[in-house]
Amino acid sequence: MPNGARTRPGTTEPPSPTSPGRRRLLRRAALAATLVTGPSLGGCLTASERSPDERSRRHFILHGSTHWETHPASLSDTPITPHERLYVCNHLPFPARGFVADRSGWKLEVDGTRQTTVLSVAQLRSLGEESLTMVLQCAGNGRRFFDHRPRGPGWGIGAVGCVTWTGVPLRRLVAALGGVGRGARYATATGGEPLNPFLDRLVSMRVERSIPLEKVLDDCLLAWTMNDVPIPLVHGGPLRLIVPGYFGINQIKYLRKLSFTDKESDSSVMRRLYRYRPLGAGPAPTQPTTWAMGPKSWIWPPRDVAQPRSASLRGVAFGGLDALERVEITVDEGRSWRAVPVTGPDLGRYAWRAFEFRLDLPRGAYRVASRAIDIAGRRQPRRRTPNAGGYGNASWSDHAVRVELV
Ligand SMILES: Nc1nc2c(c(=O)[nH]1)N[C@H]1C(S)=C(S)[C@@H](COP(=O)(O)O)O[C@H]1N2
Ligand SMILES: [Mo]
Repeated sequence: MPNGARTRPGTTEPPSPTSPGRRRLLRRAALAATLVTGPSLGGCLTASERSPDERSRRHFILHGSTHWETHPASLSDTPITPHERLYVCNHLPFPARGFVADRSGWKLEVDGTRQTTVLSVAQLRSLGEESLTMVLQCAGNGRRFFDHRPRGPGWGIGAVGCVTWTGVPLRRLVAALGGVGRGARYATATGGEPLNPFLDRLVSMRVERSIPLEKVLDDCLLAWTMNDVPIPLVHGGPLRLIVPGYFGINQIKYLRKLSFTDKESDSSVMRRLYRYRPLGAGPAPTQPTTWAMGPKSWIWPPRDVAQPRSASLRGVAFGGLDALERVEITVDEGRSWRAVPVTGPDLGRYAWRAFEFRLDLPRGAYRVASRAIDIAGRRQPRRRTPNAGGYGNASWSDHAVRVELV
């Protein structure tokens, strides 16, 4: 399996356009259209892609047909998350099986470069490939801890995994096309879910995100492989944009178009959703969007609260955009911290690392929490910052576990 050695160092809410009455109408039409196209497309999927199959169902907590959260127990025992266990988050019904029938023939439209073109995955492959291992995490992971019951799936800790991706670095593609046009500030990536002729014209309905150009040219990939297998349909095959250190929504699946633009996309997932919107405020494109992830860690909930005093606890930690520097634990609500050793393999800047420790404390009940600190000195915060969508919860206090040493 390719690993850190090859790594460079380094909701379901239906989107909708503006005016309220029109918005409600469009939303209803969109929903109806989704319902109409959904089952017929779904019919082309294998059982394991339409829903978790019998073998894998035990790995998931279902929040609806296209939102599957992984059980912590199915995440905690491997440094790399097998694709059969990786959480799934799709805004729209999964596309038809035909999407992955001819993987090398899948077409990507590229514009905003000196040379505008359409490239097949086979042509992209000829540009060369690199691999990187990365934490993939939904921006709404940890949403269930928020008090105001945000809309969207009530993810606990399992809308996350750590995956190795292989594909062509975007900087190589851009170089091959003569560089980006003057004034380009973003790469805007469009998901290829088939909408329908009516919805297709509504940019707002597309799963489309804009990524800052510097990041794109630094270390983003167009990936066709995950964990050494062709990317499965539910995870965005044949082609997916990989933006290491950024939240899940930026990792556009079924990538069909990449535009180098001077403005951010007008899609709902760029303009209205996935922004840190204060409670009670309306959506505004000036609110910060969910791009880079910050440091985060947690201790895997032990199977039983009662633990022998010799038992060890285990967890994972990652830095997000920057590499992890260290992990600390507290048993007194943050009054004192002690560093604990990371024991898992180092799979590169964007991967998570396992840690493990013993408590060595008198018998009794404890609330144990961990916090990650990145190389820039950023610390996982004590509290979540309330925001309407329930995004970006890295609170160490929310993720504390209870143990009773007996
Ligand atoms: N085309 C497309 N890309 C998408 C999405 C989507 O609905 N359509 N969902 C996004 C969200 S919100 C997340 S969290 C991740 C989930 O990736 P996974 O399903 O492979 O775990 O994909 C992102 N990319
Ligand atoms: Mo997500």
